[in-house]
Amino acid sequence: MDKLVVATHNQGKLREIKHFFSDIPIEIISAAELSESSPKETGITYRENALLKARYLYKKYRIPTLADDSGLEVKALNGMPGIYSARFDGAKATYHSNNIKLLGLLEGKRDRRAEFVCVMILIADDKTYQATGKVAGNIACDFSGTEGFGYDPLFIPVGYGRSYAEMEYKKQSISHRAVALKKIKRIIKTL
Ligand code: ITT
Repeated sequence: MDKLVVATHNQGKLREIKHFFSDIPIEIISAAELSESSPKETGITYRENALLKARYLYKKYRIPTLADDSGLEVKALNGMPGIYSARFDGAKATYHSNNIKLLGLLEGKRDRRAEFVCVMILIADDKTYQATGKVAGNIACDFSGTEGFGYDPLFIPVGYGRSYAEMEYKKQSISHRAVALKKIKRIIKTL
């Protein structure tokens, strides 16, 4: 396989995916480079939404396509925001407003456990492959770090005394996305 369409408009995800494949000879083409919009994420699971995103571009271009649907599941919020992580604070949500909303909902709470989940769908040669990555952690009481995107400044993975946003390249090897990407890379190498 020498080309891979990555069905995302999220620059943070795209940067991480490109970096992950930088050691193999594969051309990464993003949805933005194809001037494509994204389909409505009407699914109620990560898998359904990742399938919607991957199928939308695969049907059009017939080039192997990878989609990522991911989210942050907070225990004390019964798993919210989960698949609604991108627009947790509403239609006009920004990363910052989502983080502020999360901090507000957890104010005074001792249980700050959370899990980051990433479900990736790869479609190649009309076959569909799935890989999941999960990382357990805790939601910090305040922002720290400037790297990454989304909830990175608040998420402290178990076993690390710092947030994803303070990790620079370390996030690229231990994150929920990295776990899923390692599985996808193994599949890609066989195609
Ligand atoms: P695409 O659908 O175009 O890929 P999106 O941002 O809408 O981009 P999702 O629907 O999968 O993607 O939403 C995932 C949200 O979860 C994302 O916007 C972030 O707020 C959060 N998220 C996912 N992975 C993250 C990570 O590694 N670090 C921080 N936040 C993350």
